[in-house]
Amino acid sequence: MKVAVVTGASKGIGRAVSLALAKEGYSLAIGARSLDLLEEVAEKTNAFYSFLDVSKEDSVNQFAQKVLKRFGRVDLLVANAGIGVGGRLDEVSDEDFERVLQVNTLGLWRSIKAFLPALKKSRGLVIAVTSDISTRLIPGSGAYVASKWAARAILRTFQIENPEVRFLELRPGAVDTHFYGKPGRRREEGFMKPEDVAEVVRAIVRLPNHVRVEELMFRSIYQDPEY
Ligand code: NJP
Repeated sequence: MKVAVVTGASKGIGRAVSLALAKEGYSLAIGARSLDLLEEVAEKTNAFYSFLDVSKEDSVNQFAQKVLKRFGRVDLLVANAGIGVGGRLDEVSDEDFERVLQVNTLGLWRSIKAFLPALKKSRGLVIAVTSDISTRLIPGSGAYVASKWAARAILRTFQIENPEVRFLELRPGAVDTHFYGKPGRRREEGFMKPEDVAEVVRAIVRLPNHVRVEELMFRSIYQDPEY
């Protein structure tokens, strides 16, 4: 039995990845805050689901305990939960900056930390969804960008400290999800679909265990390559 955990599985990329991993034969544990949406994903994937707020240490640890009690092992963690925050750095509020760091940066760190002993045991894989912006800048989104640069640094450090686990930084470009409000954008506007990201994840998990893909940036052909 291969067990995969997906954070932020209620919508968007996490939902699509969960559906794809179930098709790949994984037993799934999924978490997010919206239990009604999670339940719907769980029905389609036969997943174990539970409330998860990655911005709270207790919630992450309780989630991990429940998952490990249920399955006893974890082979793959897709650390995907994330939020966006806009605004120039001289305008973004203290509260918004802290919120985005709590979810995208500390939430990622907490999620990996909670499952690390199990992942070491299984010589498993972490796929962390950061962003194509994790090595560049977007004026007007400095807090979000900083949260993803920091996430990248955390991942690379985890990799060096834990060579027995494979850490992939997955860096999608624009994806048509709730991240930008209501989904429904056309591909020609430069957006991939969540299912496109799920296909990339599917290709990765099919690779032999001795191959470590460390970073993968991919975008819609309609997204400006210089953006
Ligand atoms: O966004 P959305 P995406 N604790 O809003 C969950 C990155 N990314 O799928 O808690 C636990 O449809 C939330 O669940 P809920 C982005 O930075 C995106 O696009 O129920 N879960 C939902 O399931 C993020 O890291 C684009 O509200 C929490 C999910 O996260 C990842 O892709 C481009 C949570 C968000 O679903 C998935 O975002 C890019 C918490 N505290 C990177 N807070 C893009 N869409 O264009 C939120 O480069 N969630």
